Amino acid sequence: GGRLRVLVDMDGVLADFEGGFLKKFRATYPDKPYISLEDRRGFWVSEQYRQLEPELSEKAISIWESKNFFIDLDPLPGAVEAVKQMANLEKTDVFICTSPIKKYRYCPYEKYAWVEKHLGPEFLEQIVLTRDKTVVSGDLLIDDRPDIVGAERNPSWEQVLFTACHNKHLELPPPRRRLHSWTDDWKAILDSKRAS
Ligand code: UMP
Repeated sequence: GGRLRVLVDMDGVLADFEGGFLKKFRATYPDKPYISLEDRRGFWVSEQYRQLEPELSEKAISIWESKNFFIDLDPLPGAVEAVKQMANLEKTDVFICTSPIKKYRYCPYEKYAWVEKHLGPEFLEQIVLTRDKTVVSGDLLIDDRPDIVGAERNPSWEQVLFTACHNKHLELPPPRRRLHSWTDDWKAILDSKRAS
């Protein structure tokens, strides 16, 4: 067969967006209520904070719009090792496919800097910044967002849902599948696509 192309999301898959957000939110607004990671539901942090208290939505947004938010995110356990291994597999191309926030002052720059810092300068070649992942072609998309839609009604990739605090309670309709963490058998998922 030909080469396998794997698209790997960044926030919530490689970088700990939820943990980094909660840490900076609590440090910035120590007297405000917050949502523990255990209680997170739904992809949009800002929406769940709005439901807690309307004023908390813009406070939450201000956290990831701030300088150094994205560069300071820790890698998720096993993520860096897994992506490096994946990129070294035969006949396998890995791209980091990530959506920047619309406030572009810091986020796009810091996403590049994060990739260089944690994965190495050679991975700068592999970055795809897009707000619409459906127009990017690939065999697999590893992403924690359950409802990815866009201009292409029939994306070429199969999404494998990466388990995150906000999506772990969702029941996926078959044949959708998950990668539960980077200790889960991601190589078997790749091999299942090579076979077909
Ligand atoms: N994001 C928001 N609002 C939220 C949660 C996340 O704007 O409530 C941003 C952070 C990321 C982007 O930049 O959305 C998600 O990108 P992907 O993980 O889908 O690539």
